[in-house]
Amino acid sequence: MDYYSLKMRASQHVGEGENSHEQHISGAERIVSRDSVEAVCSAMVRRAMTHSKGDPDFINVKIEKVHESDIQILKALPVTRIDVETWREGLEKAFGLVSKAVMDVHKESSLSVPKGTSENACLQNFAANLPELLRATFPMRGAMLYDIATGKRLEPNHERGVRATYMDALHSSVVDSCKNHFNEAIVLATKVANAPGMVAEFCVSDDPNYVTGYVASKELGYVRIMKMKEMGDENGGRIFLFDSRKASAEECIEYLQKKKVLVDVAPCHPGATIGSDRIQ
Ligand code: WAQ
Ligand code: MG
Repeated sequence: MDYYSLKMRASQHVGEGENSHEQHISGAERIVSRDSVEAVCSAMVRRAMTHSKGDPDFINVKIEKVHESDIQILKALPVTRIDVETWREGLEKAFGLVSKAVMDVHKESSLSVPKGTSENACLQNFAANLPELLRATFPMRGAMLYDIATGKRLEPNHERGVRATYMDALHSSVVDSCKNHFNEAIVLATKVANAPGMVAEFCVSDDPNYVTGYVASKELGYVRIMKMKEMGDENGGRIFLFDSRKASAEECIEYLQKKKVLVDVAPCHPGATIGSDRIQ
């Protein structure tokens, strides 16, 4: 069977003269069977035309045929959730989980910690640096690709970041014009976790009304953290923590941007609460 990839992005013209630029309003992407193309396409346009961020001046819809043999099917990461009282507590737990994932990789005996004082210092301060790394993602459209072996950022364009694309849920015939944060995030996180050299992902939504975020990796699974920022805050971002000793940045970026992936989310539900002993 042939599939089709659909991608939509909508933007609005803002500012005058030198300050004028296109501001992103909404984006979506799907990989669907031939008979869903039209309905999904019009749902995407509806999503663009009714977005709370504004009325679009420009909508781009791109439709491409995808051969079944080029598609990789992945099983969704297992989902758990952590309930927290405050967003600060949520953020701390998230920082703790990714720091541990990074430290575990460094401990693997087959991998040597790179030499050089600044690099070592950078690794030791990794947990302390996370809040600053997260802040640096706020203006970006894509994710930061951070090399845990050297402490360097590897995105070819730091303003844009790296975007994971060409992915959807397997057998998803849902034609939905509004965003389901969890459904989209489990698909993205599963693809990202399977990229060559990937260690973990850290995500906070940039939607002001959506305070749930997550950390994810093959080992951690998808861990929802129910509050990771203050309600009303429109700052969010993603950090892909990558290990350049395991793969090259080029092959990782190629996978994230080009590989067609369908994620089997059938057994996947929004997650049972887990005790804090799991997250030490
Ligand atoms: N690839 C890389 N980075 C991306 C992508 C992508 N395809 N899409 C968004 N980002 C970056 C971008 O910098 C955004 O500002 C940031 O991530 C947040 O994106 O279980 O809604 O689409 O309920 O706002 C998590 C769901 C929802 C948690 C995350 O992210 C749950 C969300 P948003
Ligand atoms: Mg958003």
